[in-house]
Amino acid sequence: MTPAGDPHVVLVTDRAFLPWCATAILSCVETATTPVTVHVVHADDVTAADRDLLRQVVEPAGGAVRFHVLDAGDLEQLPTKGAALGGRMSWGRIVLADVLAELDRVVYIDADTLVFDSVHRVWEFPMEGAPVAAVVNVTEAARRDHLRSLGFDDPREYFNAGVLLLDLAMWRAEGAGDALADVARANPSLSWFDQDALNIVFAQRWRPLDPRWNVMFSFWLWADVAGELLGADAVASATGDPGIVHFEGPPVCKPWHYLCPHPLRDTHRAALARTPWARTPLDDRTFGTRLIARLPTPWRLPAYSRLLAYRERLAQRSRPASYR
Ligand SMILES: [Mn+2]
Repeated sequence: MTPAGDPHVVLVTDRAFLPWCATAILSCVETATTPVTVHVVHADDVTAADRDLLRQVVEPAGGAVRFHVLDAGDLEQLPTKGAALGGRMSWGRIVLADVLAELDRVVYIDADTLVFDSVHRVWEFPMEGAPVAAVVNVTEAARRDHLRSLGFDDPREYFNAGVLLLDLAMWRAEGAGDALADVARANPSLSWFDQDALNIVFAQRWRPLDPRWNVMFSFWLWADVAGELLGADAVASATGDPGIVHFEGPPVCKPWHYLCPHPLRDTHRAALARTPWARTPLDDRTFGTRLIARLPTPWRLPAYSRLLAYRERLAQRSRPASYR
């Protein structure tokens, strides 16, 4: 059964992630061929002026926007990813059934995405009684022990949580929000945080979306692994005609990082340039990274890893001995 009406999309952000959130939203509303309602679930550091700027992104492009403040107390006890990756914000996914109490279905997209095709095609995907639809995560061989430790022997059983279609009515009926919070508190060192928790709670109960709805950087970086898990033809057609591109991975994989090597980095930057956050400077554009940018492409990321390790040693040396 497909839902009645026009699509509802939700993103979760704090003030630091607003430029990227606004870029994802702009791309989503502009590519939609049906009117979209965008729900922005935000931390309490987002101001009324910020919300006005987001309205200026959505409304001229033909969408509607609704804001929902996230109660920081709900997330306080959960582990953080660190400031550069949005802190605790991604845990906002686990409270969506409560925050969006008026909705029975929603398309969730990360703030580190760029939309290329009308989101109503995801919204209308037949869930056939599943609480979640998502794309298989491209897990490289070195991380498969982690999946096995969670009970996933086949990496195709583990989804990426950057783009999700959620049956919120079912989440409420089964108390999924509480189950997710319980898993998080019982396993405080889950290495992939809420994505692990979502996979544990919805194990064997999610439906696979076409990979073009969550085209991860790993489709390019590890094309052989992606092909093994998703099929080489599906990966090739996803990168050739993406629905939603997801800039997953460490900070250097984000298009707002000075050294980002992603093939669609400039497309993202061009979209950002059409938002009120156009003047946001790139991350880590420093003397050291400008030197690295002049190296041949294959040398850049290894050189950047060494720069990060060097900075870490400096930081440790400058800390008082008692903090080491
Ligand atoms: Mn992401």
